[in-house]
Amino acid sequence: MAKLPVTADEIINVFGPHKHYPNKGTVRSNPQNPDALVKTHCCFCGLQCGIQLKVKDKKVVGFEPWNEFPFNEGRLCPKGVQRYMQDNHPDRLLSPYKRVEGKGFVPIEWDEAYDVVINEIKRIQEKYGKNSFAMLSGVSLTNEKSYMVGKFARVALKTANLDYNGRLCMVSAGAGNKKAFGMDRSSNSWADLAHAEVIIITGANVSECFPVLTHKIWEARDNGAKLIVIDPRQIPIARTADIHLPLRPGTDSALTNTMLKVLIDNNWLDNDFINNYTSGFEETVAAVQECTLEWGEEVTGIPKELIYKAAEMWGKAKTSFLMHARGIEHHSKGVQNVSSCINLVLATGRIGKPYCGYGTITGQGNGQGGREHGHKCDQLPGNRDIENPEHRKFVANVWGIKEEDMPGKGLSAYEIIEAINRGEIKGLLSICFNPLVSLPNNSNVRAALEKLEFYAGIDFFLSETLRHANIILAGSLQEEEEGTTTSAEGRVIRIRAVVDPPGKAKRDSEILMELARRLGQGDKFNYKNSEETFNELRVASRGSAADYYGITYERVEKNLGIFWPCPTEDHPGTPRLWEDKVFNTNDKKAHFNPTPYKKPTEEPDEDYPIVLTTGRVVSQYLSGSQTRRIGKLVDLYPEPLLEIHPKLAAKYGIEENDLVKVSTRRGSALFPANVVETIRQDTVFIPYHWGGVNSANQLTIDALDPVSKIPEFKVCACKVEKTGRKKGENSEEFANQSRDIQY
Ligand SMILES: Nc1nc2c(c(=O)[nH]1)N[C@H]1C(S)=C(S)[C@@H](COP(=O)(O)OP(=O)(O)OC[C@H]3O[C@@H](n4cnc5c(=O)[nH]c(N)nc54)[C@H](O)[C@@H]3O)O[C@H]1N2
Ligand SMILES: Nc1nc2c(c(=O)[nH]1)N[C@H]1C(S)=C(S)[C@@H](COP(=O)(O)OP(=O)(O)OC[C@H]3O[C@@H](n4cnc5c(=O)[nH]c(N)nc54)[C@H](O)[C@@H]3O)O[C@H]1N2
Ligand code: SF4
Ligand SMILES: [Mo]
Repeated sequence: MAKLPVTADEIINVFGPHKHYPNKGTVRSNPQNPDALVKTHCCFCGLQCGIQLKVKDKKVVGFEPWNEFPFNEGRLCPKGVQRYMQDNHPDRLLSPYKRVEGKGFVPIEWDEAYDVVINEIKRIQEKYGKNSFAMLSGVSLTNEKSYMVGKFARVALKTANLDYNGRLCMVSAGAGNKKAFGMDRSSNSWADLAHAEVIIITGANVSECFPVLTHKIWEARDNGAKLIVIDPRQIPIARTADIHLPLRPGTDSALTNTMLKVLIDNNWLDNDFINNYTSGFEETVAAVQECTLEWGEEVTGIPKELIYKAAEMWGKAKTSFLMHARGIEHHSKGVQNVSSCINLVLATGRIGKPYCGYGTITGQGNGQGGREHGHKCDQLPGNRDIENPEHRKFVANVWGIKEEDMPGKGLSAYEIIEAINRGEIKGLLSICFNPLVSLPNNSNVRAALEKLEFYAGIDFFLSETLRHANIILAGSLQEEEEGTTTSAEGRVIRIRAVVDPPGKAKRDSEILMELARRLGQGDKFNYKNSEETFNELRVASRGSAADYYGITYERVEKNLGIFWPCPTEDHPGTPRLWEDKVFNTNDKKAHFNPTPYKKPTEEPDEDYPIVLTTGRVVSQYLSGSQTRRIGKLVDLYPEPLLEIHPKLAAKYGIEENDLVKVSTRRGSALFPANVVETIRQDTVFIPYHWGGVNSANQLTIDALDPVSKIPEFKVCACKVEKTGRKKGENSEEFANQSRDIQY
C-alpha cells in the first residue's frame, strides 16, 4: 500500500497552524544587553561569513557583525542577518515522532523512537541484505558530523548505499578538480582576487547566492580589474561587467572551447608553463580545432566579436581569476564544462601565483569540508577512494574494522531513489536533506517515498520529505553543537555550540552515536565531544589529498581559520596552492582535458520550444525548508515566479502577473509571470525553493552527468501557456495543495 504523506490537517492537529516567524516585519527582539555574544559562522552558504550570535536566557535572540573575521569583515547578506530567527521557531521539532495511520505524527519518547528505527534496520537488512537500507546526508552538517555519518553508514549500518546532497551541487566541480589537479579545492584564498587584472564569473549569480563575494569583486574593480560574466541572464553582477556573454543554456564548453582556440591562434599562451608543468595540451588543442568563432556563435548564440573580445581580454592579462558555480556544473556534461574552464586557466599559466587563481564557489555551508570526509557513495575520509585497496586499508585501520568488512562503492543520490522504485532498496535514513523538493523530476521521488517499507529522518523542521517518514528524530541546528566547517576558500573554521537543543531535541551526533550503540558498534562511536571526532578525522585524513592532520581546534581559533592541506602541527596551512607547480596528479603535472562539445540531453523542439533553467533567489535557501519559515525572507520573495523576456511573453500574450502553465515531458505547473528584459528570449527561469505544486522540480529532467552523477538542473525543454488567470487566482485544488505544502 502506498505510504502517502501525512496530511496538512493531521499536521495542524499536532503542531498547530504553520507560522512564518515572525509573520511580518523584523520585530523580534535584538536586545542590547545579551548574556553572551558568541563568535561563530553563518549556517547558510559556503562563504561561511563570521557572525556573532546574541544569547539571552539560553536562547539565540539576535546577532552582531563580527568585524575581525578576515573573510567578510562584518558583512552579512539578508539570509545571514535573519538566520537567528530559526532558533526557538514555533515549527521547531521538539521531540521524536512516530507516524500513526489516521492520526499523523504522534510525539514519542527517544527510547521508543530508537527501538523502532533499530528494529526496522535489522528487519529490512536481514530480509533483503545490508545494502537494502540506504542513507542520505547533507553538507549543512559540520566536518565532524559529516565524518561521523560516513563512518556510521559503513561501520554501523554496514551499507554501501550512502550518498549526500552535494551530489546535486559540488560533484562536477570535484571531479573536474581531481582530474586536473588531483585535489578538490579552490586554488587560492580569495584575497588574491583583489589585484587580479581580469575576472571571469561563469554560471554563478554571485550577487544573490554569494552576496558577500560581490564586495571582493568590487574591490578588485576599484583596483582596475576587468570583469567578464557568462550567464544566460543579466544577473545583477553582469550589469556592471565589462563583458556579459548571455549564452544559450547548456553551451558553456562550446564557448570556452572557442575562447581557447582564440588563445591558441593568437599565442596568448604561457608556453613555458604548458611545456613544463602540464600534460594533455596537444590532445586539447586537437579537440578545439573545429571550434571556430563562427561555430561558437552558432552554438552559443553569442556574437563572435564578443567571444573574441572576451578571449582577448583574458588572453592578454597578466593576472586573472576564474570562478564558477552551478550554472556550468548542473549539466549532463558538468564535469566537461568544469574541465573546459580549467583549460583556459592552464593555457595562460595563471595559477599558483599571486592574484592568479581558479575556484568553484562552494554552495552549502560546509560544501567544501563535507565533500572531503567520506559521505559520498564512492569516498572515504580525506577524499580517499573507496575502491582503492590502499585507501580502504588505511581507513579501516583508523576505524578499527577489517578491510573486507568495509562496504564498497554505493549508488549516488538520485540512483538511490531509482533503486527504491525498482524495489531494491527498502529502508532509508536521512539527515539534512530534503530530496522531495531538491531532486529533479520529483514525481519519481514521491513514488519512492511512498514505496519505502521504512523511512526515518533527522531534522529540526518538518520538511516535505519528512512528511513521508515513519519516525522523525528531532535533531539540532548548526548553533547547537561544537564543530568545524571548511569555507569555499578552503579555510577550516570553528562553529560554536551557542545554545543547547530545545525541548527533547538532541544533537545530531548524539542521535547517530546512540543508533550506532544500539547496532552493536558503540565502542567505535564513543566520542566524548566534537573535538575527539575531529581528532579522529585528522588521523583519517593524514597523508591524503585533503590533509587536515596538522589542524587542531586550538590552532583554528587562534588563527581565525587554517587552510588545508596542513600536514603537521607546525605547518602554517596553504592559502595558495601550487606555488611550487607540483600538482597532486600521478605525473605531478596539471592535466588539460579535451572537452569536445556535447549537446544538452533535451533540446527545444516543436512541442517544447523553450529552454527552462532553474536556480535561486537571494532571500530563499535551497529547498526552502529553513528560509520559508522566516517571515522577513518570505516577504522578500513569497512564491516562485517565472522569469520570461517581454518578447517571448508577447508571443504567448503573457503579461506581468499572469498565471502561466509551464510544461515539460515530466509534468506541468503554474507560475505567475515576472516579465523581465534580463533573460534571453529563448529561455525561462524558475527558482526551485518550494515544494508540492510550487516545485520547479516537477518539471526538471533527471538526466545525470555520467562521471559526477549530477542532475541536469540547468537545462531542459518546456512550453508555456497563458491560463487567462492572474497571480493568486489558482484553482481550489491548487489552493488546497498549497496549504498542504506549507509544511
Ligand atoms: N540566496 C541563496 N544563496 C545560495 C543558495 C540558495 O539557495 N539561496 N544556495 C547555495 C548553494 S547550495 C549553491 S549550490 C549556490 C548556487 O549558486 P549559483 O550557482 O550562483 O546559483 P544558481 O541560481 O543555481 O545558478 C547560477 C546561475 O547559472 C545561470 N545559468 C543557467 N544555465 C546556465 C548555463 O547553461 N551556463 C551558464 N554559464 N550559466 C547558466 C543562471 O542564470 C544563474 O544565474 O548558492 C549558495 N547560496
Ligand atoms: N531545480 C533545481 N533543483 C536543485 C538545484 C537547482 O539549482 N535547481 N540545486 C541543487 C543544489 S546545488 C543543492 S545543494 C540541493 C539542496 O537540496 P537539499 O539538501 O535537499 O536542501 P536543504 O534545504 O539544504 O535540505 C536540507 C534539510 O536539512 C535540514 N538541515 C539543515 N541543517 C541541518 C543540520 O545541521 N542538521 C540536521 N539534522 N538537519 C539540517 C534542513 O532543515 C532541511 O530540511 O538542491 C538541488 N536542487
Ligand atoms: S553570504 Fe552566505 S555565509 Fe554570508 S551571510 Fe549570506 S548566506 Fe551567510
Ligand atoms: Mo548547492
